[in-house]
Amino acid sequence: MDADKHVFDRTSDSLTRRGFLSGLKTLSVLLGAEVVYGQFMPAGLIPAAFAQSDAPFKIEGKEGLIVLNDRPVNAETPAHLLDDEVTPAKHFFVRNNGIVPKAPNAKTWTLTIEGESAKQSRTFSLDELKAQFTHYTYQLTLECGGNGRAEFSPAATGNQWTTGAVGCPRWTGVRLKDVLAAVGIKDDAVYIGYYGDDQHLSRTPGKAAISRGVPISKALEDESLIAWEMNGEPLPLMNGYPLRLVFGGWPASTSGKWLKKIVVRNQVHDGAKMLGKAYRVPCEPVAPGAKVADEDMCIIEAMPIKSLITYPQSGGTHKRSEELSVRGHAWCGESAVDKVLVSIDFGQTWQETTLTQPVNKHAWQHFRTALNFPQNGYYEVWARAVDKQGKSQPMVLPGWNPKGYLNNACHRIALKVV
Ligand SMILES: Nc1nc2c(c(=O)[nH]1)N[C@H]1C(S)=C(S)[C@@H](COP(=O)(O)O)O[C@H]1N2
Ligand SMILES: [Mo]
Repeated sequence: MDADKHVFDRTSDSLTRRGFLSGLKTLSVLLGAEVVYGQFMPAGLIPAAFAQSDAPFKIEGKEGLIVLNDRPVNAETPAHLLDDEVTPAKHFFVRNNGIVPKAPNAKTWTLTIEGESAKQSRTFSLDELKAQFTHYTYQLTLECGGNGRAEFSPAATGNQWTTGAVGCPRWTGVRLKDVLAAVGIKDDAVYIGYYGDDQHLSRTPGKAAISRGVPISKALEDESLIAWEMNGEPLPLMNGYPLRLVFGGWPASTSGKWLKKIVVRNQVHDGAKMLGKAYRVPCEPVAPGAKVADEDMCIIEAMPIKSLITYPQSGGTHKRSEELSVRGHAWCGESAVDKVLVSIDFGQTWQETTLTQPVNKHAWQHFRTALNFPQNGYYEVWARAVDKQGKSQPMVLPGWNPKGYLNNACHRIALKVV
């Protein structure tokens, strides 16, 4: 396929999302043919001509992400690119359930709050939200409930995330609770649900690709934001521009992107991907491969304790005469991380690391330590975080579940010492 390689230069800078949105001509040149129905091409769709080759594909504004699926774009971050204490936008993962809106207009954007447990229906323009409510900035960890799915056996269907569907940028916006208070919520409110501006893959009008939510107690936390900025910049399109929810520590599926509407519910929200097996795990542990009835599946709430080694990169070589500094992050959906331990002998012995305090609730924490190696050879460095309640990451896969959620097994990296 050498000829194809030449024609399909996937790393070309012109071949970004904008490249094939506003520059169909450019795309046509790269493809060597006109894109006949180009006007119908969804934003963010990677042309199959590129998606089906192995070369890295560039998502506009993103760097180094591994694309897992191009229909629609889903991409994760290699562990060593999550080394920053605050995740840069270019390294924050992308998870789409539907068709990404093409060109959302921040100037005309509105957010409506309604629902049977809202005292009224109110619509705010984005500018009104910014003008009428106090702004807050928090560093909040978002992790896809399916992060780590790739390891489950029997395999679960869905994006085969390894470790990179997580990140912890700084988010700026208004508190959801302030906006809900301005609208007024009734005493019987138990849940909120979101609706975004993305379309279902079938393009059925009015059919949401995903419409999830959180219990009212989570919605009313100080750190639960309606956000328009990531790290001081407008949200990247793929991460919900111009407005999204951010619920740190909970499955990121609750953090609705391209946010158009919030419904205040007097029952558990029953939108798309709230029911059946979506974002649920068996209420009681089951054997791998077991069939589980829908009524025995429970909604995932806070994410479990987890850690990630972000330095060194897995697969490297280290000189034994030098100490190896190891570092990474740890987080848990509720409470905080108490300690992170590392092992170079497959868990026979564990060494404590230095761990920072979170900058705010739901921000990940950073660990570091120095390691020495007794002899040359192949090693694995394992990291294991323990939360304030004494709950530890498991060394091997935790409870199998039909959709492959909540894999918080120890992260490990390979190392050759010479
Ligand atoms: N409107 C909308 N919101 C959404 C989604 C989506 O497909 N559409 N995906 C959800 C899921 S499953 C995850 S893991 C996060 C991913 O956020 P990110 O793409 O900014 O990383 O967004 C959530 N919010
Ligand atoms: Mo997700």
